Parts: sequence; C-alpha cells; structure tokens
Amino acid sequence: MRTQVGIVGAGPAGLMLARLLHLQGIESIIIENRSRDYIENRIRAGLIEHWAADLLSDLGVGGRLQREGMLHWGINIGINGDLHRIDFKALVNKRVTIYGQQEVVKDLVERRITDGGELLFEVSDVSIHDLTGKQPKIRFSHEGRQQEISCDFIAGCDGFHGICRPSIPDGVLSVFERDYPFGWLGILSESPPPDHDLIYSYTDRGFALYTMRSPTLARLYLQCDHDEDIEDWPDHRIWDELHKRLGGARKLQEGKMLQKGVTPMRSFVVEPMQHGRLFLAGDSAHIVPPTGAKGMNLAFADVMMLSRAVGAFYKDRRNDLLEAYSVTCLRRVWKAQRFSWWMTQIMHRFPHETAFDRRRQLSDLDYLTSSKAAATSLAEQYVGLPLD
Ligand code: FAS
Ligand code: PHB
Repeated sequence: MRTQVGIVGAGPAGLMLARLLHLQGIESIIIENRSRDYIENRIRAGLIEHWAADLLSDLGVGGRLQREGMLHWGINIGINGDLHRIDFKALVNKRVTIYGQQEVVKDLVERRITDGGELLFEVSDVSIHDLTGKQPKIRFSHEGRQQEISCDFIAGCDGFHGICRPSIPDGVLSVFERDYPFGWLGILSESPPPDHDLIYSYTDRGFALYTMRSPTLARLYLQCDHDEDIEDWPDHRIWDELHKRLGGARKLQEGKMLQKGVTPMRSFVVEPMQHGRLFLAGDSAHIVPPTGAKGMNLAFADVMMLSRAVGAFYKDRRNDLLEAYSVTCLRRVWKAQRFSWWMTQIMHRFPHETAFDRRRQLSDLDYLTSSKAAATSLAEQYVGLPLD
C-alpha cells in the first residue's frame, strides 16, 4: 500500500490528524488495533477546550457536539464544603464543553468514512521501519494477510502503550516523568450531577470531582490509592464517599452505575517528539494527570501543528515547520504539564504531607478563590491557551 502519511492509532490524535490532512488534499491511511465498536465505547476524557470545540465545528465534525455538548462558563472549587465559582465568562470570556471523548471519536470515524479515507480496524503485529529514510514503512497483519504501507511520513498516534515511541532507537529520547501517590476511582452513573457546573472538591478526606456527560449522566471521580483495587469498592461505599467529599455543599442524587474503574496518575513527556520521518502526537508523547482535563486537548494541539508542517512540506517543499515540530509542540505540552501538576498538587491530599504542607495548600486555595489575578490565571489555562 502507498500513501503520503501513515497514521498509527485511531484515537482523537490520529482521527483528527487524518481530517486535517484530508482538508489539505493530503492522503493518509489510519491503522487501529482495536475494533470500531471498542474505540467508540471507551469511556475516557470529557472536557474540550474553547479553541478545540471551535476547531471540531470548523472541520465539519461539530454538529452533534453543538447539539449535545454542555457549555460551561465556569467551574466550582470546593474547600471543605464551601463552593467558590471561577467565572470564566467574566474573567476570560471563554468556555469549555463537556462532550465525551467516545462521542468525539464516533463523529471523527463517521467523518473519515464519509471522506472515503482508509481506516483499518483490528490490525495486529504492527511495526515501523526506515524511519530516517525518505520512505518509512508500516508493517502489520490485517484480515489474516501481511501488509506494508510505504509513506512519506508516519504519525505515531498510538497512545501511551503504543509501538511507535518504543521504535525510536535507544539514546535518542529523553524521558521526563513523575508518578503520583494516588489515582482516581471514576464512575459513570445514571443520575444528575450535583451542580450545572463541575465541582472540584478539596476535603480533609481527599479530592473528588463532580462532572457529567449530560443533565442525567454524572461522571464522578474520587481520589484513591494509586494501587486501589476496584473490587474493594462496592457501589454503596463509592456513593458514601462521594456524599462525604461534597461536604454538604450540594445534594448528590444516586443512580445506576454504568461503569467504574481506577485510573493511575502520572506526568510523562518524551523529548524530542520526532525522529526522522516519525512524528509522535498525543499520549504516545506525553501523559498528564487528568485533573486539568488536558490530555485530549493536547492531542488536538499536536496534530494541528503536525498537519500545518506536513501541509507546508507538500505545498511549498518547506522543511522548517517539520524540523520545528517538536520544539513547537513542547512549549504547549510543558505549560499543560505544569498546569496539570499545579491543579493536582493544590487539590489532592498527599500521604506523608506535613502540617505545614496542609496550611500552605489551604492558603493556596484561599488565594486562588479570593484573588482575581489568581483566578484569571487558572481560567485562561483551563479554557485553553491560544495556539502559537
Ligand atoms: P489514545 O490512547 O486515545 O489513542 C491511541 C489509539 O491507538 C487507541 O485507539 C489504541 O487502540 C491505538 N493503538 C495502540 N497501539 C496500537 C498499535 N500498535 N497499532 C495500532 N493502533 C494502536 N484526558 C482528559 O483530558 N480527561 C480525562 O478525564 C481523561 N481520562 C482518562 C481516563 C483513562 C482511563 C485514560 C487511559 C485516559 C484518560 N485521559 C483523559 C487521557 C485521554 O483522554 C488521552 O489524552 C487521549 O485519549 C489522547 O488521545 P490519543 O493521543 O489519540 O491516544
Ligand atoms: C471529565 O468530564 O471526565 C473530566 C472533566 C474535567 C477533568 C477531568 C475529567 O479535570
């Protein structure tokens, strides 16, 4: 098989990249190791930054997002039961949209099929080759046959556990990482969220996040041990803890639990995000703790940069944007890493924290919720910094 850009992975990064390239008349083939049904039902992120929601609409994949997405012009910060609203409208006149990642994936897959672009599901034994040559290759099995794609560029959009990053030779990449001493136990429940807006709740018992997927579908998270066993958390224990960590600020209605799981917390970046004709985008290059809701949005920003660079190569035979891809992306990646780390350290209880740490943390929260400058700083980063 022959194409201009071979894309490994049909998550938000790979699917968005394919659409961006298609609109420039650039051909691509996406290969995905899971089934369509699997990727369209995988519950993950839920919050889309202002610019990213506008981009999805501009790309012609925002129709359902506009109809079903929930606009939020602010969030609530709870401090032991006292709610403080951060008013994005007043501070930065921007908003975020709650719309499940799996819905974004459905819309992008539907668009890919309408565009008539190649999208191969349930591939296996994927490997990439000749990365430093001008015709890199992707080899894989599909429907029982060995296949090879010859292309000009490979986009490694295969997530944290993919094969593209590990295919870069030893000694090329620098890894920057931090593990956190806790995780998030997340549930999806058929019940209304306790407030129209998200509630980030700091309590002596630990952090909890009250977000949603619709007015009748709550997405709720509890800080838990990093190696928590979900089997130790029957529904009644989860609800009991969610009530306690709301601190009486709002009434929380219970409902049927549709999904529950534990997500580990890590910060992770590789530098550079490219090697020869291989370009890493999204979770294959970086992971943020979900506290700042940056993961999927960073993936979109990476592929915006990559599509511009590849477009300039084909249109004007320019290499400069390709050569600058990693440096350009990493400026945004590190700002999102810092913000996600900051949101995580200000909102969570840390084992082995000292009394001094606790007072410093509570003072940090007091400053955040009483200073317009501090609130504006949170707001402009939360809704999404402008793309460079
Ligand atoms: P993805 O991981 O989404 O996509 C990679 C794709 O590549 C997958 O479809 C995978 O099946 C495929 N793939 C992997 N290996 C392959 C191979 N060898 N060959 C072919 N295909 C291969 N972010 C937030 O902002 N907020 C959240 O609340 C949040 N919660 C999360 C919860 C969980 C459990 C996880 C795992 C992540 C969460 N994230 C969250 C982060 C998440 O949303 C990512 O940032 C987002 O999926 C990044 O998109 P991609 O880079 O496309 O990677
Ligand atoms: C979500 O809706 O899943 C969500 C929202 C905000 C976050 C994390 C997760 O910070």
